[in-house]
Amino acid sequence: MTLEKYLASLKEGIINLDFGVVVKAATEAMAAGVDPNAAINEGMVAGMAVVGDKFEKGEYFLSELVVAAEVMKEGMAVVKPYLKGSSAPGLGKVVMATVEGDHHDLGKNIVTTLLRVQGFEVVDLGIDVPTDKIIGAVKEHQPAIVGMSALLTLTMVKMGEVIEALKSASLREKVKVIIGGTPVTTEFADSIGADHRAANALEGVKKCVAWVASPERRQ
Ligand code: B12
Repeated sequence: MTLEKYLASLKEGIINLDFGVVVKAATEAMAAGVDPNAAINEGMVAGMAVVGDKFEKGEYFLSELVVAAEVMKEGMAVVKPYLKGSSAPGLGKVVMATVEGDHHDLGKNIVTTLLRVQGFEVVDLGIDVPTDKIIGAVKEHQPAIVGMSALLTLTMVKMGEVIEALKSASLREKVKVIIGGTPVTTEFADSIGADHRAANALEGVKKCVAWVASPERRQ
């Protein structure tokens, strides 16, 4: 099978909510040496975008979103062991959370996995995390980076609330803040004073690596 065919099978498998197709395509793709990042982003994540469109059009309901998420988790379990580690472990700590009111965690989990593979220590606070809890974790763990995820236009405003709370606690200058999730734009990131809006997990992780590698952390 060609690379395109593996990616198409992964995407179609997610769209059709088909555990069997996704697990088989993921297994065969990894055995054939397909880049796991491509399998995630161009295969499964691309399929999830179509699932979202179908939900918006009323073709899929909440139950289908739930199943699609479960199918993606199965696919990720196959791909995860193939993600290549970095030769430079000990890159520092990252506190990661999906903000309050938001239960979407597939994107956050991918970012967490890729950061760990790169050598970061990630304190994953989970989903629906109140601002106070994020601030408490920053105080406790003193991370170099705070990562936040939001998939709802209603919840992404919480990211701004966290940044304001970091400022009030005199912690803003001590951390880089990276945000992500489909509704989050660069303009929004600028408006709330985040350091970076990630286009996708891989790009975001590269940014985190660049930050900690840089002698001047606040570039
Ligand atoms: C799966 C899904 C669900 C699942 C989530 C399961 C789970 N465990 O996560 C369930 C069924 C729970 C769900 C519920 C709801 N959902 Co929903 N959901 C989706 C769907 C289809 C896919 C999201 C997803 O997981 N994509 C795959 C992941 C891997 O992609 P991702 O999250 O974007 O992450 C990537 C990047 O953005 C980035 N990234 C993400 N976060 C971060 C953070 C950092 C720091 C970095 C560096 C990078 C990064 O990295 C990832 C990989 O590249 C989207 C559609 C869409 N287009 O997004 C709707 C969608 C987000 N949901 C939507 C809605 C409306 C809901 C509900 C309100 C539905 C309802 N009526 O109840 C509820 C809300 C529940 C809640 N309180 O959060 C809307 C949101 C509309 C809006 N703009 O506000 C969407 C867009 C669907 C739509 N088109 O209408 N949903």
